[in-house]
Amino acid sequence: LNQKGCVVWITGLSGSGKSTLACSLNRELYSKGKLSYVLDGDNLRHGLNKDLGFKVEDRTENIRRVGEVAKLFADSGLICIASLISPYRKDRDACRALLPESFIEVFMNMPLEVCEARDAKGLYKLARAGKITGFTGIDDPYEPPLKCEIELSYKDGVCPTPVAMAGKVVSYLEEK
Ligand code: GGZ
Repeated sequence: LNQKGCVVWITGLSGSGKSTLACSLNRELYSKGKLSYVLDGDNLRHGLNKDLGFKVEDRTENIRRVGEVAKLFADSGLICIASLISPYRKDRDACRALLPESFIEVFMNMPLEVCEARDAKGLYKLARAGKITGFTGIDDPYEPPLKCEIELSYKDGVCPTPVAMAGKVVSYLEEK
């Protein structure tokens, strides 16, 4: 295998484009002959993490489990792409501590208004109406990274395309 395993950890609000980036990055890496695998928070909540909800302790356990699984994938030589809101800095830092040399944190720094306007599943609307409580960004916290390897953000009101964002991550990985 001509690659070294690592974890690309994508954090950000619901609707910030984490899953889209994960998918685009996975495809881009495949086209370059690199093995990668996506661990998506929303998907894992149907299986491995189906016993967990969205309380603080549940989110912490969710992130802990995914961090451990991501480490196993990275140990096996894969580029593991984890995309979870992971709203708490200490939870992300605990995952980083499992693989301090090979953890690449990617922050999707998109304005709440933009994420909310997308609202693919109508969850923001429900949260605003008080029909869902503890929704990240509305009545639950999101702690942005103080330091991360890659920050992807809105520039002049324009969101970078998934391919452009994936390209940024690939360039970083190639440099490393
Ligand atoms: C945040 C929620 C909530 C609440 C349901 N808060 O954008 P989505 O819909 O498709 O993906 C989100 C997903 C978040 O799961 P994670 O495992 O990434 O969260 S965490 O890292 O905080 O554990 C969202 C949906 O679940 N969802 N209720 N209250 N997102």
